[in-house]
Amino acid sequence: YLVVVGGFLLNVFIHIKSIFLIRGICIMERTFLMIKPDAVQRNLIGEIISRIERKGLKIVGGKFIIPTKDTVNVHYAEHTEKPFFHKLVSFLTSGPVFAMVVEGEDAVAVSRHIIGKTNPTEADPGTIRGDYGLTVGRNIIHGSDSVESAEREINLWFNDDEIYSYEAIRENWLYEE
Ligand code: D4T
Repeated sequence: YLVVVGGFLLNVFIHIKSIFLIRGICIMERTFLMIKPDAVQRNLIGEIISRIERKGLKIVGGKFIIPTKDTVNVHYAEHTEKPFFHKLVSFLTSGPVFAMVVEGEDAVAVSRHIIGKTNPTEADPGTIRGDYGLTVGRNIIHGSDSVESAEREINLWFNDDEIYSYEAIRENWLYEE
């Protein structure tokens, strides 16, 4: 009986660990970020990745791909009925994007913060959209808006074996013990 319960608990723990990495008492989150085709065309990949790295977030997955219509339809399923939906899908499938899985404490909220508001005209200077974007239809980068969306989007864009967990030596200088 104990072996069965123990095995069950271990499975639950492994599943939770695949969503959150537990480090000390901090809960590490993962989020999905995508540098959109406009930013790729404008040679902003390096600039955007440096902001993510400088913040202390850890890139644990990354790929340069032209998204399929199917993937984008699922990704933006909540917007299917919106007037901008078709333009959004054709924009995102128009060229390569740089998709990433990023990890860190509060990674979802922290990355939304450095990305800035959806409409670049309202995004604060110092944010990625505030500094590089002009219009909502070309808003540079996507970031998951919740831990649940992040999990769904990571599973949609990445296979498990494309995500790498690793210990980075800088972590003691980013997080308290
Ligand atoms: P993404 O998902 O790209 O990170 O954007 P947000 O999470 O910040 O914002 P969203 O879901 O409301 O919008 C999704 C996507 O649609 C584009 N869009 C949005 C557009 O082209 N026209 C519009 O009027 C709106 C509201 C931009 C982002």
